[in-house]
Amino acid sequence: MAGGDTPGNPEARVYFANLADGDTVASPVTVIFGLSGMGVAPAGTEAENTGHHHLLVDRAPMGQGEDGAEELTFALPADEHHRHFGKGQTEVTLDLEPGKHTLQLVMGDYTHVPHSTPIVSEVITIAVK
Ligand SMILES: [Cu+2]
Repeated sequence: MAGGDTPGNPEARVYFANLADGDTVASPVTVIFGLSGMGVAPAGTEAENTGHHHLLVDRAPMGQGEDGAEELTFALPADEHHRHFGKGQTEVTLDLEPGKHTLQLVMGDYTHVPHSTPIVSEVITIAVK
């Protein structure tokens, strides 16, 4: 997969620090973002090998949405399915309806575009009681 123009550490990894695929949880759900191999910087701040977190909720895996792989080359939308953590936050508490939900983390550069080697987590499915 190819992303935007901002280089990053291709070895960097973003992951869910406190949730695993198949977990059953109660709402509100705290999601803690894990990151290794790169730093966190707020949106708008251009600094080498940094980015900010985005949480995809209940949508296709990154690169398999309506725009296919092309979506990796432009800024992530901001809506209920694409949450931005542009202040550099590394966790969130979500109110989620009972049932199954998919979550995925995507790093974005200072303009919300994935890095040239996109840094994305696995997609996990959680069940909310
Ligand atoms: Cu963003």
